[in-house]
Amino acid sequence: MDGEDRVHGPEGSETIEVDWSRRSFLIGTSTVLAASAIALFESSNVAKAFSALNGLQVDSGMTKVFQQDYYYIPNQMTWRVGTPMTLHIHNLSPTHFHEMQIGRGGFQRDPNAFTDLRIQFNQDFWDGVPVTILEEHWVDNLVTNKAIVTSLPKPGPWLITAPGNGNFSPTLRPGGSVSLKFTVPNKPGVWEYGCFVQGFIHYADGMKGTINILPA
Ligand SMILES: [Cu+2]
Repeated sequence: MDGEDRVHGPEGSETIEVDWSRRSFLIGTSTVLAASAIALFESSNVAKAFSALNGLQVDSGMTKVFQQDYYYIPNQMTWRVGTPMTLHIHNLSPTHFHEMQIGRGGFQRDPNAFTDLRIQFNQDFWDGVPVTILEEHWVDNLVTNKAIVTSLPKPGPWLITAPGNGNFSPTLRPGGSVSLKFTVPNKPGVWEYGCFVQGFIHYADGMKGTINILPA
């Protein structure tokens, strides 16, 4: 890199390179907030109705998660430790980027933000988990963090393996998708997932869900 797109790290003692579009999400804009509020009000009922039908099923094999503005379908999943999974994440929004972080333990905050900005979960579900990327389509960036990632598609600039870019998260362009193959790790308990694109706006608007991981 040639020196552009550098920001100070959390300690301020070093610089890290951040994908420009991801950084722009973290900084975010508020212009879409008002427009999204009305859509959210209607969409959240759809998501709730869906989860009522889907909540008790133990997922295995191919599991699809759809992203919209600003919710997931489903917003509730049940996994079991040791189960082979292929998680297919598909962004159905025609206009918005979305991501899917999985974590718990509260939120990390951005010390450089002008406001009190929550940027990711304290605990990253994917930490130490072997993951194979089976396909990617219009992925803007996929931060690997501490996951052990193998990519079947030829890794491009979208695959961000450098430390300091946040928790594991694929960020999908409108219409984008990614498939992740993994075995549910021995991390039982309730986990959350959420989208932190545009700061906390998407999450606060309802773009979140829970995964109850049952012991083996
Ligand atoms: Cu989002």
